This record gives sequence, C-alpha cells and structure tokens, in this order.
Amino acid sequence: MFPDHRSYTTPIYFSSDWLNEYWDTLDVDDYRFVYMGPKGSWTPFHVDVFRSYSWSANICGRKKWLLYPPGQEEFLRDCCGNLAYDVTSPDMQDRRHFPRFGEACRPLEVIQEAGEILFVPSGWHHQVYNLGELSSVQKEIDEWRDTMESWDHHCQVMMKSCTGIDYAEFASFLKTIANHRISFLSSRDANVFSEALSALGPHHATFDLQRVAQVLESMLSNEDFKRVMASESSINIEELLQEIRDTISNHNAAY
Ligand SMILES: O=C(O)CCC(=O)C(=O)O
Ligand SMILES: [Fe+2]
Repeated sequence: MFPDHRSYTTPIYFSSDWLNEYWDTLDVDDYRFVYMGPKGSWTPFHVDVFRSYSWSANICGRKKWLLYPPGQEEFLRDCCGNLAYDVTSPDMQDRRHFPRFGEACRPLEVIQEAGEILFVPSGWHHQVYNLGELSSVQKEIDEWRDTMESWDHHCQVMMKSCTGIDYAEFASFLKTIANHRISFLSSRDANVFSEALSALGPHHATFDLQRVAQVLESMLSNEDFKRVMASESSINIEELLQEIRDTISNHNAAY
C-alpha cells in the first residue's frame, strides 16, 4: 500500500530473493505481505506462491503454524482433488470427502512469538492462526481509518475480492430483484419479466419483497453501509424501501 515507505530491512539470511528481485524490476507489484488479524482469525491451508520459500516476521501477538512437509498435501485433498481449506476440520475424518487423510502425518506445530521470524521452506503447505489479542494493531487500524480518506473504498475492494460482491453491487442486486416484483405486482403483466414470477404468483412476489425490505432495513442500520452507499452508489435505499412498502400494502389491500 505504501511502496516507498521503507518500514524494514530484509535480514541478510533471506536477502537472496529472486521472486521480489524480478517483480521489483518489472515495477508493477511484489510478493511482500502484511498479515493482520484479531484473535481467532486464521489463514487457510495453502502453499506459498509458485512454491517459493518464504519468511515471516511476527511483530506483535502470537501465531500458531501448522506445517506439512512437501508431498503430504496429496493426502490432504478432497475426493475432487481440491486442497483442504481447513486441515483441522472434523470433515477431514470423513473418508468419503478426504479419502487419503488417514495416510497424512501429523503437522509440525510451531508457536511464533512476537519478535520471532519463521522460515517456510519451498513446498511446505501451512495453515496459520492468530492466537493473541492484537490490541495495539487494532488501535493503529482505528487511527488509520480516521486519517485515510479512502478507507471505505479500500474496505469495499477487499470485500469484493473476498466475497465477489461489494455493498453497492449487492444493493443493485436487491434493487433489480425488488423492481421485477414491483412491476409484476403493479402491472399484473405476467410476461414482462419472467415466467418464474408468474408461475410463483403474487403472494410469492410479496413474500420476496418483504424479505428484500428486511435485508435492506438491516443493512441500513449499519453506519459503514450508509456511508458507502452515499458516496459509491446512486441507489437511494430509503426510496426503494418506501416503494417496496407501498407495493406490499397495495397488494395486501387488494386481497
Ligand atoms: O500469517 C499468516 O496468517 C499467514 C502467513 C503465511 O501464509 C505466509 O507468510 O506464508
Ligand atoms: Fe503462506
């Protein structure tokens, strides 16, 4: 996020780093990461990018690492060949899901304290937990948030990359669903939107509208959502809610 901010120097032991040497030459991006999270947060089972080796310095809090030597990942795949997401899940014991889990060795368990650096050799798959409270980091995050104009936008970018959708698009999704039902209920024109709506009928359309209204109301009680919608979307949620409520009450009056 701050590429020119030299916040640390690479320990000599790890300074032969072809991956970042290459990416620094391209000057586009790099493979340096900061992981932060509250107690209980964790990073799912994975191997590092391009099977590179890596090192990780823990600045504060405590981490628990579960590490599997190269090759063990073959026993940690599900029946479709996908790598497990959580190697501690009870699901791993189910032979129908993870047919070869019984052949896997136990992972190497390492507790990493603040100030310690861990080296992860190439091909060692791992899963990592944040054990300690990161109250000092939380304080810093709060301070950044207060000074960063683009905080909300960054959060939306992360939400979209993690979940596939952000607040504005989710609101637009709900608006589309609501509008189809509002038109269906007001015009009674069964062909306008979908065969499905006319097959399901007006009661179902009203039911859907009630559910959309419930979701919108609960989202409106969230200050972050309201702020993001005001700055990043043209949708007026209050207006939409009013339209939904009017449609529902007209429909109820008609029946
Ligand atoms: O600290 C974490 O949560 C994950 C770290 C990690 O996977 C890594 O450094 O390769
Ligand atoms: Fe990793």
